[in-house]
Amino acid sequence: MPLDLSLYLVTDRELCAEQGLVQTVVAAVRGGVTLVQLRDKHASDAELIDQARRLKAALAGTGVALIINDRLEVALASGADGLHIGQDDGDVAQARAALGPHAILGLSVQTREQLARLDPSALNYLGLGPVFATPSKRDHAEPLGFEGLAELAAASPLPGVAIGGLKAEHVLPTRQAGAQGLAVISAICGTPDPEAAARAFTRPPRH
Ligand code: TZP
Ligand code: MG
Repeated sequence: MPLDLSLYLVTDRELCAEQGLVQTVVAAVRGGVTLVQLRDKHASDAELIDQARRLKAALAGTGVALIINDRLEVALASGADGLHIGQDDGDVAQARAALGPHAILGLSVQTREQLARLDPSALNYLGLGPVFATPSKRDHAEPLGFEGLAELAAASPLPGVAIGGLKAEHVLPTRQAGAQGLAVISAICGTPDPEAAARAFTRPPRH
């Protein structure tokens, strides 16, 4: 599965449920989402495996990969294309060993120190953020702003996707900061028309 970080949809249990998880994701992919992460801190493994399988089936033929947040067992059992972990979610080398060489493995990074410590050979991409404070993730780290994002992206040994409070108007500054793409929850999942919301990122209005 190719890794295209341009517009990375991260799902949210509540926000995406409004119109149905699968329907929301399918609409967003029609609008231009290039990568999907199933993220749900509360679902059981069994529930997540079921959701991942349904999403995988819905994404068949689109070329859009499905990544699981946090749960290695779910990624392995569901046939998803990869896993995304945070700094406290376990060992990158162990995750790579379990997933095999072809799965996509991403890691969240908030600081230069974390960048300096990681082993890029085990990873495919980095999540860089939060760019802005956001209610979508409780207890997130200090926001980077575009300056902080640019510093991290410049020091990153891997392609980076920016996350945290990003909206369609941030496509240009995010790319100018050196990130390959934008990861978003609420600017797509929490809207009445996820397809149009995604399209706003892929075709930003001219100024
Ligand atoms: N990690 C850092 S910020 C964030 C995550 C999962 C939430 C992003 O959500 P939103 O609604 O796009 O700000
Ligand atoms: Mg995590």
